[in-house]
Amino acid sequence: MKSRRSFLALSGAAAAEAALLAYGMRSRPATAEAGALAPAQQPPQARAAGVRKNLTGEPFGVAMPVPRVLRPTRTTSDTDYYDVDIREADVEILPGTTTRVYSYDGQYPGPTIRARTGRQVKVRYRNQLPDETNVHLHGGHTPADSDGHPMALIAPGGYRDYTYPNRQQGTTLWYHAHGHGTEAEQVYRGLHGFYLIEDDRERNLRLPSGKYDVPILLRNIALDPDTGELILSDPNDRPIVQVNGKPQPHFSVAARKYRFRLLNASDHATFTLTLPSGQLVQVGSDGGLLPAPVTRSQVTISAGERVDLVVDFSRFPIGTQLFLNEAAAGAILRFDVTRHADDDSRLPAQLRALPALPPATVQRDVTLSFNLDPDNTAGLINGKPYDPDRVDFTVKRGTTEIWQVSNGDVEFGIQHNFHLHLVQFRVLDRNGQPPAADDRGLKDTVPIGPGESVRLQATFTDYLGEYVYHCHVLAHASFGMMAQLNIVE
Ligand SMILES: [Cu+2]
Repeated sequence: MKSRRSFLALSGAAAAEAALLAYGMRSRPATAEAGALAPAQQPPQARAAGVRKNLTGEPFGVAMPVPRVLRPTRTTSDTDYYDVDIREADVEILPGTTTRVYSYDGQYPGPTIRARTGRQVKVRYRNQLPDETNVHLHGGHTPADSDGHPMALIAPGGYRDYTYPNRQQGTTLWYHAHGHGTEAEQVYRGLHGFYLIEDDRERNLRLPSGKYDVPILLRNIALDPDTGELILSDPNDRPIVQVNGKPQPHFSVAARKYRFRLLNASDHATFTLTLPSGQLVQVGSDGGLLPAPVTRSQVTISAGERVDLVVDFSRFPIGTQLFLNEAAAGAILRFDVTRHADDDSRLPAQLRALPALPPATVQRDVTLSFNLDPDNTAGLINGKPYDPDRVDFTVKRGTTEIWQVSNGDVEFGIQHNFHLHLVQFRVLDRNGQPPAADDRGLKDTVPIGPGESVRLQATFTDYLGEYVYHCHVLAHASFGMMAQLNIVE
């Protein structure tokens, strides 16, 4: 049980975190050179009283949009080419108001890119924003110059071509802004979209496909109820959960199986989801399919993670309404079973074996923590804020490594989410215990609670160069909780 003293300390730390992150949303990047931030000197952020009441309109009155699939501008025998404009757009989040967002091609969430294993995708992103930006393919096994390194930015008015070889198995990835110091704000403003990879082996399993394979982007926001404006301050206070851009939508389904690819694109929020009287069957995680379907009573999905589910509505009569519930927010999506439909999809008992784990030859320790000293506030990895000119780990290509990643913010009770670029990893154990369901499969992002420690194993294949690893609470990364590895021959 917490003593009153530690409770007060926790409250103070949470308040300090909120203040520094609110300040960070408008600060310069936190690097070793720019470490002297002074949140205490900032005016207190308005908490926008009444924000919790701003779900105007009829709950579940709006249909959940499905992000449209982007069409290639050109295809060759081995490559699909796409053009995407990064620009501001006015969208309707709350009925009757417009919200100015940052968008990919005016879409919110961005359009879905559908790729195939072994077939290259090249995307030309044109930056029509007033700010520098870039694009990271989260979970992508990507050459360094296309990875969206936080210092490789696209100037306003400029463009950059990103090449994705798709040398990885079918899975649910997402793309988002990743400029250092601006990633939290730009993703929050709307720079996020799905990138789905399909492969032949997965297709042959005949999981639900086509219009029955639906990506769902979850995130939480705060809006000014009168103006519809996004409220940037305090990422800990964002009461509206959006489901593909809409708060509390409904989704009309046929009485058959669906595949739902869930992504949590929030900055801070972790969602715990249940479907009362319905079954959540997990078939995949961040990096691809699980060995076999797993029936879950609930799934927990932290910022940056994906959970791939199959839900079978066939046992429900037409007219049934089912609510997807989030532990803190309540019902966030209503499924309406409205019709019959043929279903030749399958849910095989076996999906795909995980790749073998080669023996690890290198062990490393990684600790994520904050320095909340008002005179020297920063996010830290192994005691240091991000410095783009510093290589923290040098990794020999082809090596298999075990990283013990710990959350050092025990006293302050702050959760961190560890994300490693370039490769998918496996969770070997969490606090010395075998991985629970949320940690299984191929992973690229894991939540790490205060005092927790997770051992990960990864093999660094194919590409050379500089990649980052960081906290995927992006406001923490913006504050310096990021470090760099260099893959060498
Ligand atoms: Cu963090």
